[in-house]
Amino acid sequence: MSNTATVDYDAIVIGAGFGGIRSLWELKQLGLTTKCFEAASDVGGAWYWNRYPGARTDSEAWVYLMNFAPELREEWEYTERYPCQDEVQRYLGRVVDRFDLRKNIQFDTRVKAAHYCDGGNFWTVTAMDGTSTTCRYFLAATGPLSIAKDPPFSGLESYKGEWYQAANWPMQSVDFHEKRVAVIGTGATGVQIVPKLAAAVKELTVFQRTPNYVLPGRNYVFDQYQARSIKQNRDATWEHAKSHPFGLAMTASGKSVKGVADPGDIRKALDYGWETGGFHFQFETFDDLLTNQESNDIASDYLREKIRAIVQDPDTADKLCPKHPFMSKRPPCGHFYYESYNRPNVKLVDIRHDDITLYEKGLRTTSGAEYEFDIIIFALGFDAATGALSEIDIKGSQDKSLKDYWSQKVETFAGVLVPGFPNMFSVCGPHVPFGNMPVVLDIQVNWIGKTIRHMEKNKFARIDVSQKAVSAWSAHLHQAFEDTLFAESAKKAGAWFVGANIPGKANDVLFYFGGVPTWNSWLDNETESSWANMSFS
Ligand code: N01
Repeated sequence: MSNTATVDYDAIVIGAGFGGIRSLWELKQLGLTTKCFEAASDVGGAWYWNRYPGARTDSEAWVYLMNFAPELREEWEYTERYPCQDEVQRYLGRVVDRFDLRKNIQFDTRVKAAHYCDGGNFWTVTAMDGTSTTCRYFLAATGPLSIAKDPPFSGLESYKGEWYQAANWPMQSVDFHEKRVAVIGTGATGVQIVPKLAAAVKELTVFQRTPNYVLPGRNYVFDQYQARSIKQNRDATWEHAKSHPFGLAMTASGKSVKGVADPGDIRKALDYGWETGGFHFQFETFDDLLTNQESNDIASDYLREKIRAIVQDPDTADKLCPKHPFMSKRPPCGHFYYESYNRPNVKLVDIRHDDITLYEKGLRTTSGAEYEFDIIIFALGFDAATGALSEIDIKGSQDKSLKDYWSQKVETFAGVLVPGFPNMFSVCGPHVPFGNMPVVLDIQVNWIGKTIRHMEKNKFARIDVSQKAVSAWSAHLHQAFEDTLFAESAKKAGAWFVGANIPGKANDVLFYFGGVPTWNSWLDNETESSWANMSFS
């Protein structure tokens, strides 16, 4: 075993959202001493900050859980198909209290730096107040979507009304009654806010730059029979989700659009997806929607037809119809989103060719229109995957800066290890499979646990990954993305999963599109080969 200095904790975790809590539990099973630093005043991560009206999961309740501890699974019941923000946050609070993990979490502590010491094989993690803590293992569970994009609009300081960022929503309730409200941004966040506010405000104006294909969520409240059935099927459901490319308990149809001769049968299958709701549309109708242009065109046309059928004003419907191929951007789940535009108090403004400037009473567009608002809500998205880790001054072996490294090229091994950053494990950072995060991180943290156990057993003080393995993973990751239809159109459409939503950010795929099972097999290959691609000392 190499030299390791005396440290404050065996492991430090940053972030007390899903990933951080799952990590704390894993580390507890290993009998390690742990400390978790969390910037917020409570657990939840994204679910702490994103408490905007309408916030709920787009994943179904039965796959939006922790999979450990049968007693927890027995005790907890979500109440709706897509749990709301408050319920998810209460769930995560319940998990930390049930397993006595809260005592390991230091809230209201934002980490500013983490530096590795080659001589002593330890990390020093420094908080904003300057206090430093040392550890052997460093788990960065900072979240794939946790750095909100700030409003870039000039004149914000002169605007006299209230304004809010959806991803940093205030704790106190906002009074919308009789207010004139603007929502800027129509991604998954804006799409959830619009129908909620449509019913609550005097006037709602939605500023849209790029329309999305919004799939109807078809949410419902569970009755006692459904709740019991979810519990009874927990294990099978989880295994099902682990075997699905996007970590969802859904079953591919085994059919391709190309293979169906009768247009009526194609329509019937797409109707099934539309009526079932949510992501069943792309994952249970036809298997070639994401790989065959003609099939994708048929699905995209179908969805545009649905928009036109729901939205009564043809001009508004036209503006709401996306031009990009389906899945070039992550489709949001809507809860009467399109229906909101039939209300007399809701208006859509297309700003595709316009810039926005704020002024004292509201905002102006470059084409000369002027709008007065009492409240403006920004739902502008996130600096995804690399954003949160690049905000921290992370320096690995020989002072290698993670931010500088990733600004040239984002490299990892299977989204979990970064070469030159020994003993640092990334949890749900870049290169994990694009999909349902609780399933992804369950697999990932389980693997991290196995790896740390291996190190403890063999008294290894340091793990690093070979550049050869990282290059092989990178080639595979890029090929998997190239094999989809939207490798180019995602960049053109400004999708966050390729970094194209952040001005100046390199456009490169940030998530793995080869599917959860294949990714899992990359991780399994390591454990089964005694970590052949890792160096230990
Ligand atoms: O962010 P987005 P989001 N001027 O990037 C617009 C997850 N999530 O927070 O498309 C004007 O999708 C931007 O326009 P454009 C989920 O994975 C999950 O909505 O760049 N507009 C776009 O319309 C989701 O996919 C859940 O042209 C500007 C919007 O802002 C991911 O988070 C709920 C602009 C941003 O959309 C991101 O969703 C919510 C500008 N300067 C989110 N800059 C659940 O599952 C940006 N926009 C519950």
